[in-house]
Amino acid sequence: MPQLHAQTVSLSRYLIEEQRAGRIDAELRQLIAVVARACTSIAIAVGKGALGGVLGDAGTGNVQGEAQKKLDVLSNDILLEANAWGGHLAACASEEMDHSQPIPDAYPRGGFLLLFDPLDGSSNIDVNVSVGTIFSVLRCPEGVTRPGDEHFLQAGRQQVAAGYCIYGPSTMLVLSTGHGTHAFTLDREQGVFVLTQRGMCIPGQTREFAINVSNRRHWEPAMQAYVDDLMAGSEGPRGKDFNMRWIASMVADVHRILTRGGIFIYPWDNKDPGKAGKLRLMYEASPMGMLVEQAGGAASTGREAILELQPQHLHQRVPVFLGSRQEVEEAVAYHHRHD
Ligand code: AHM
Ligand code: MG
Repeated sequence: MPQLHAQTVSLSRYLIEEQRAGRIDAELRQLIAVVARACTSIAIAVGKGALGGVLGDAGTGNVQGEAQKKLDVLSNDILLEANAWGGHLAACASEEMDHSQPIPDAYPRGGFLLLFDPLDGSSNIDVNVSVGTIFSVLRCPEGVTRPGDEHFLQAGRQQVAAGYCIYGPSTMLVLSTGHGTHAFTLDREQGVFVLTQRGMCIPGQTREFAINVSNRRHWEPAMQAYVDDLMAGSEGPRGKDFNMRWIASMVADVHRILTRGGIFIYPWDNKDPGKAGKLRLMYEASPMGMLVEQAGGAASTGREAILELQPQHLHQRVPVFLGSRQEVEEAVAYHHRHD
């Protein structure tokens, strides 16, 4: 088995160095290490595919009425189980559960709240396309011993850490604790995440956008005008040609944007009155917003910064525009012009 090189910075070493530098405390370091371990277990389950008997529907639905895949349920259980007994968490909330869950009374409770989308993009599992786990860490409010849903309702700016793990050709963990966004690749033989990109940086401008354009007829006029102008290319008002990519797996689309730039959009649409878009503020938009901002990009609802939003409820949905800063500003300007 190949050994890790002395210069290799594992996730554990990175976190210990961050703790020594006073940027995170021991409890947050342990929490992130546990989440990373759970993601390694999920990567193994995802990687087995049909051989693990884990593909297909679970036959259940989540709180938003979406059909759950077996791997949605399994990933949720892996994250809950891994985090139950470590003593660093006060409660967990998940896209797949109706309400948050305090850490069982049998275990000590710590000072953090963890939110996760255990397996984002799960409609892609059965066709063997990249999926991922998204997570967000908040502080449990002072003096609260048994947190409920209301204690999770903190603006994205309050996140002390955010990250995702992408289960693709390689498994990667992308993490921010508020001091840049960094990428770690799983060394499968060693079972260790290794720092492979320190300080990810999204170029300010782009010629690539990601959106499910089949929803065009359901969008606001501002959105239709913005995307029409992107599609008009060098002959249109934008004066340049744009390329389009849509994996329908937010983790994979955002990973591309963190790697080479672009804008990712899931706008408001009128397909389902009462829901402001598809993506969830607390499990998807806020953590991805933090990772993108920490990499020099921007994250907006089309009108305001995602990280400034005060959540109204745990499973709230929001329109999402994130990626290359100047392109996000351009999309926001279209909305303001139409308001
Ligand atoms: P999920 O959390 O139920 O998997 O849904 C979120 C996913 C995102 O990963 C992706 O960006 C989006 O749904 C794709 O939606 P659509 O199928 O409308 O293109
Ligand atoms: Mg999701």
